[in-house]
Amino acid sequence: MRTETGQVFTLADYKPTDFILERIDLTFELHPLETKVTARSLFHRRPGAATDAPLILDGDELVMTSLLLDGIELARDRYEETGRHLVIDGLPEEIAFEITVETMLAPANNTQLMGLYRSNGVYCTQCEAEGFRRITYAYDRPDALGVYTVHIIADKATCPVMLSNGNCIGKAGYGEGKHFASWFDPHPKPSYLFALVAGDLGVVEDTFTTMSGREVALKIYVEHGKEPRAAYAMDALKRSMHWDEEVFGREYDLDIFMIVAVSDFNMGAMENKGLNIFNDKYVLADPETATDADFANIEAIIAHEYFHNWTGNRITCRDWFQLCLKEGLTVYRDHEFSADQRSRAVKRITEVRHLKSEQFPEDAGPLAHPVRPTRYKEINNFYTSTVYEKGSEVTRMIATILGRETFKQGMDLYFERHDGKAATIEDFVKCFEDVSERDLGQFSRWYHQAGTPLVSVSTEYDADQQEFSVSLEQIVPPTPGQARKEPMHIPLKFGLILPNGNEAELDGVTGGDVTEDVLHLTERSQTFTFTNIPARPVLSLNRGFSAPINVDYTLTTEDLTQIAVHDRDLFARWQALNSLALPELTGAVKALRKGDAPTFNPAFIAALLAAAADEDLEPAFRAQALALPSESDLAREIGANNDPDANLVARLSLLNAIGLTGRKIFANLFETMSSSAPFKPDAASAGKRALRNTALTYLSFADNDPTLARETFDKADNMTDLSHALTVLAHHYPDSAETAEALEAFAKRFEGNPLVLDKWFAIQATTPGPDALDRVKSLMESPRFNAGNPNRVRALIGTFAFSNLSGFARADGAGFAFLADQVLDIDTRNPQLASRLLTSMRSWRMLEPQRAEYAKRALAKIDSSASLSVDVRDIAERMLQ
Ligand code: 0A1
Ligand code: ZN
Repeated sequence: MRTETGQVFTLADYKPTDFILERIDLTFELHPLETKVTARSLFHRRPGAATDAPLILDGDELVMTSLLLDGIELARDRYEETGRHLVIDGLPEEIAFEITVETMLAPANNTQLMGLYRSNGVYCTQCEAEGFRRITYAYDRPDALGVYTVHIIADKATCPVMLSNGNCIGKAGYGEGKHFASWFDPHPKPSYLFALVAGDLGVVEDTFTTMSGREVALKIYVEHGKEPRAAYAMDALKRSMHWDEEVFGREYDLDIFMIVAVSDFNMGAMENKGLNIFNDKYVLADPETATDADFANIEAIIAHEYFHNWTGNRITCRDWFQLCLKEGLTVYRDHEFSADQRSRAVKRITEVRHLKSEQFPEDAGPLAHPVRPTRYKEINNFYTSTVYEKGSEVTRMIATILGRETFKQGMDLYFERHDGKAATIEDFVKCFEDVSERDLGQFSRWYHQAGTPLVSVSTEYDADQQEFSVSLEQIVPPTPGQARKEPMHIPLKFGLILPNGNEAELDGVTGGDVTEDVLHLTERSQTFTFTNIPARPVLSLNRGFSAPINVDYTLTTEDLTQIAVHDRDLFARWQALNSLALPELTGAVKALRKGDAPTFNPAFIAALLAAAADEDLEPAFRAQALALPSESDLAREIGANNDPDANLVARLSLLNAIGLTGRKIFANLFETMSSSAPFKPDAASAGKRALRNTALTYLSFADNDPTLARETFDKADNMTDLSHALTVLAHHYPDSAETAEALEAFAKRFEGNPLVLDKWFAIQATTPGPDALDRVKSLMESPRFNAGNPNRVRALIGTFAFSNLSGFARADGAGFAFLADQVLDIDTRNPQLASRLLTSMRSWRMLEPQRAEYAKRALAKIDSSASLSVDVRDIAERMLQ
């Protein structure tokens, strides 16, 4: 494990390498404990580099057994191994030279899952961000692009499948029960995109004919017996390939595209050139074992990794500070893909829910950082929702500001100008400036200033002048290292809704720039005045969530209801319902904390039930409308001095009130939304299931009876309905016999299916209340728990810490103390997993003082531990700052 050295990497220190890597030849002789890696790399000195500059290669926990220069062993005084680097002196000034490094690895002992490791007997690699240096000494940085040839030698019996990037150029026997395969990737690439897989795997095959008529072989490798569960992923892959051609004009560039599903993986998936490696959770699906959410995630992640082939691989990042160049852009591309495959409005609602529940808290807490950070201690800690999701929103805003056509021209220019290169955010933005002839300097602050802007809004209608004024004021809150912010360019989609429900025609405007339906807020405060507005309109602002901001705009219930019923933007209708719900919840929390019973505004409940029963609205939208703001949304709204128990009870009380008032509507929806047709994972069918399951939740509240949930559980013919019914039982009737039986039946039925058992753990980990911690602890003792598998750890401990606010942030601090112990233990095996779990405490300062004190103690305990990984040390330090 790498431990803290105090080293900070800064963008300002970026320097190109002194040598240029041309090609690299890798030979792997695979063995669980003694894998020999021979890396032959051809370098030449960069023109202009100092003639005496040494070659400095990166390494991490390597055992080097031989080092050659042009085939001859290097004398001991010509090189130095510093622990992190191999430094070689006296290299030629002008001619190219070859360095051969031989290292010995023990993949079976690699529990960090970075570099070469074993997952369920399969050899696989993970090199992003800095895993390649755990395989051999190398320029392990994204601006060092080389052409790779890879030879793999392994046992025929245990490794019939041997894969690497590019195309297979040879395969043959190698004596003594072994065989070898050679792979060549013609596209120069950085080391983080290198991949190798070897093992005994089944395969699903298909083909795709590209827009220029080339046939590409498609292969998805999975554990034997799981092949049928890869069919949906294959379908999603073909749709992604087609979409990228249609929408972005991007064609695939090798003869073969492979995906391998492994069961031990730190993240979701990885875009290695031509050989994507996936957490099997994002490949395997069938109706019996996967929920609609699983199907949607698989579609999105398959697309995401495939889209990286252009945004990430063909054009990569100059350095890791530019991570959002590939990630923000690729998330934007996968969001657009899913929006085209499904309902755009519903997709947008789910994106915004996710952004608000993950990225907004990050931006409001001690881990806040700009989309393009300028310093880091551990890059693994920057694969964040700020870089990914806020990065995507920034790309979306460029499209909003420039318009669809100009945005497309900018993307085309980006692909043309930077293909085959390592680029920066400045390069990216410049392409849009060049095609639009606009200065995006102020806009670029979105990349550099952290924190969620708060826009305060007030409006005034002058009936005599028929003028409507909108006054806006923006504040970007201070964040760690950035006390003062400059005003941002905030593009706000908007509309003015007249009392008759129609949209006002926009005639003239003063006070700022308005282009079609976008109002451009660029000053700290600005008043836009619209002329010729015949009656007092309601302002619908930030339609489609065109900017990732918080809005402070107090509308009356009548005005919000006007938006909720009439807005032509479905997203805005959902947003209005959400804005109506929040004060109901905060009011209930206030009442509860004073010892009073909460009461709710019947007008809100009526508006919600009207949406629920409105057959003109698609079922998926209605289900979203009925899904109240989460406990974490509520905590964010309250801001400081949060009591998670009161938040939980407030939310449950509102669910109960809605359930009772809308009992008939829900009973009707539960019936009408059911289907006897065979399961289909498409968005429309999923929407019906979502609405029916939402109805089940409300009914079970209204009736305070587990019977209907239990019946649904018994009859369910798909995982969406089955797991929802089990969730209702486990969360609302945790002590009932029905629940105990259902949990046991579920576990028995899916004993051999780890991904489904993860759901079983997650459902129990989110049962709210003070017993949750004991439940989690006893589940850890269960033989079904497996501390070595990241998915299982995340399902139980991660779900508990991130998604069970009342259980985790228990008043006596026991939840925090538990997490601290888990983080310290996991850190000894898998620092990335440990540091991610620790980020569950990122909002600790928002808690009431007693809980916050316990949280601080748990963080301090971690921070005072002598042997921490760089990953965990970095997070613990930042959280305590
Ligand atoms: N580039 C991947 C994410 C990723 C990052 C680091 C990893 O290391 C364990 C793995 C995957 C993506 O955006 O999908
Ligand atoms: Zn990505």
